[in-house]
Amino acid sequence: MLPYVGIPTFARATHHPLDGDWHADAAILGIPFDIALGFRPGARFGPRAIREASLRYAVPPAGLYDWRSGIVRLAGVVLADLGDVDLPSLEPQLAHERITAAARIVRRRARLPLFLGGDHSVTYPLLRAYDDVPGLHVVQLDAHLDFTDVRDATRWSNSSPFRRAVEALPDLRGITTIGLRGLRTDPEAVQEARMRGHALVHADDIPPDDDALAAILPQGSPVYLSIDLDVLDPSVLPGTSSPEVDGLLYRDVMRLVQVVAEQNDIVGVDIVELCPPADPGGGSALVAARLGVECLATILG
Ligand SMILES: [Mn+2]
Repeated sequence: MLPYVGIPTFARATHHPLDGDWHADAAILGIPFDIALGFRPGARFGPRAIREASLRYAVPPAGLYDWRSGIVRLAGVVLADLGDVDLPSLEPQLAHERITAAARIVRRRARLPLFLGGDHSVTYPLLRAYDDVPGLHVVQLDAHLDFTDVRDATRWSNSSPFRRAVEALPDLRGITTIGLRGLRTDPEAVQEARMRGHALVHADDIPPDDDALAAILPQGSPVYLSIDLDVLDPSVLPGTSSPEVDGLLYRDVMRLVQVVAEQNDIVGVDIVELCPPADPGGGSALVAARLGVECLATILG
């Protein structure tokens, strides 16, 4: 079917109501929430824009043929699109409750949840749904640390999801943040993250050697992978709230996902911070959609 025909679900997955009777290998849930942004708004439109763009990468039942390897990716993998969490326009605590409750349902029924933001603050209520996973490790691909305690008198902003997460999840063992850069760094957040033993990797310091890269990533852990699209260079993906120059290429991000998936059990993925109002041509949405499909293919085979 042509990409512009039909009702858009993610990669043409079957739509199911969240509370319906469904089972899937991977399940997609949208979190259209952006009231926690500190800069340009619009990430609330992210899930819909990613779904629309993802029709270009629709996954047929026969899978996606990779001519280089001869492998057919995602063949027979059952995908479910559960739509979006129904959110209040304000009331962040209520929004968090609904996001966590929805994510718990997705986790029970799908091997791999893929959450589409939304601003990065949604990762905190998403991670709360993983509070029963011993030894959980977070791998965060991001230009920014997002470990600030309080920003502009706000504790729940998109600068703080991981700070709130470590407070709420005693079993959250570690956080590895890769792609950091930019001029706006909160010294207290860096100091606190280092004291807790988090791994902080600047965009300039990502090892080109595969063994060296494997060594700085967790191994043998259940991993929640959180991808802030601003980890990508603005030449690749300009359509985000807080772009930072000197970022990663798409192939750099996919290499990271590949290595994380090879040596861990990925239990959830989020892709956040697409800002459609800053993406008038839709090119950033295409990159985000491809990243989502390719994450599923990399993790599920
Ligand atoms: Mn972020």
